[in-house]
Amino acid sequence: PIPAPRTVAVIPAPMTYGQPFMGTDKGPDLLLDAGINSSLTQLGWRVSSEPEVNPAIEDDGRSTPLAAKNSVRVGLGCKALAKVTHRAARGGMFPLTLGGDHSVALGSLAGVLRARPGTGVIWVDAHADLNTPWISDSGNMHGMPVGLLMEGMVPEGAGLLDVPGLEWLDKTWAGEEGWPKYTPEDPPPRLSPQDIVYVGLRDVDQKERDAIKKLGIRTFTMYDIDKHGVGAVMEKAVRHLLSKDLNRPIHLSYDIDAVDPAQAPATGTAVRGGLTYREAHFIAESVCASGQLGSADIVELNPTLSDQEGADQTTELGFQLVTSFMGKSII
Ligand code: 6HN
Ligand code: MN
Ligand code: MN
Ligand code: MN
Repeated sequence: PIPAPRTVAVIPAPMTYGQPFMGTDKGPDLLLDAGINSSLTQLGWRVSSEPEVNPAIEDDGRSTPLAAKNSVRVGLGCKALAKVTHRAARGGMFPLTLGGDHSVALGSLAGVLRARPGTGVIWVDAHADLNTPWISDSGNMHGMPVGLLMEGMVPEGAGLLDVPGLEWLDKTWAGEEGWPKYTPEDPPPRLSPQDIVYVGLRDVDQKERDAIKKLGIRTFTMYDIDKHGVGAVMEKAVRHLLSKDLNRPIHLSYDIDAVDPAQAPATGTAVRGGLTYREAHFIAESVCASGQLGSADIVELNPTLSDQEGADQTTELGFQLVTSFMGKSII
């Protein structure tokens, strides 16, 4: 772990093109207006407040027959974000990305993986987000951040060069300011199946399930949480990642829809039967307690999809989850 006082780079990523609704672009301002920077300061962090990663990237008109809606806007927005998280991680900071829909994790994680290739990932979500433009039923790219970075998910003979906006993740990428060309020592950022664990799954597409089984990805579904309790699940989840290397950094990607819609109604793909308020916090607290958390995302808050009370409640929950994984303790 980085010695205290540690610096967190707070990165607003108001992306909304990874899914069909407007409104997830409001997430960063809601969390910032609730006072996230001062809470982080109170927790002992030095805060580097980063400029908003511009969501209003022009669509350049290129289209694809593949199932990848708004791929230029999502892809180029994620490239801009990858540069920011890469620079922050290289500089020894903790990149904290405030989404935005979950497609932002393609950018945040690509940047972190390039700076810290040994990173292990904890993906807290109702969904696996393991789709690709070759297998997705919806074409919504918030369902693809894991799939696009995972080894073995792009079909034989195809490549990320085939997806307009994602050229920067292809091995042939020519390089530009802030995101240089790849070399054998600095290959395109990718995840191996054993480098991620899922927590909270309950709505997984058939082709995602097939891939999870084929690749042998470790999953802790709602069934596992019901059966063993969140305590045992988190012990196993953290151990799975750290058994390879006790000192590897962990990236936490926290989709607010992992939490039950009773607690988190203001989100785009709500699924019943989710985490309770305390389970959601316990997950955040136990990842923090691992001592290895080095970067994180909080995503999918959409205040326009519920009444005002639900929006406030979901914002407050997201805010509290961030303070929990960033070090708040009850006593
Ligand atoms: N999320 N599996 C569905 C799809 O459209 O690919 C849902 C994805 C949800 C994505 O919640 O971040
Ligand atoms: Mn704004
Ligand atoms: Mn997600
Ligand atoms: Mn989700």
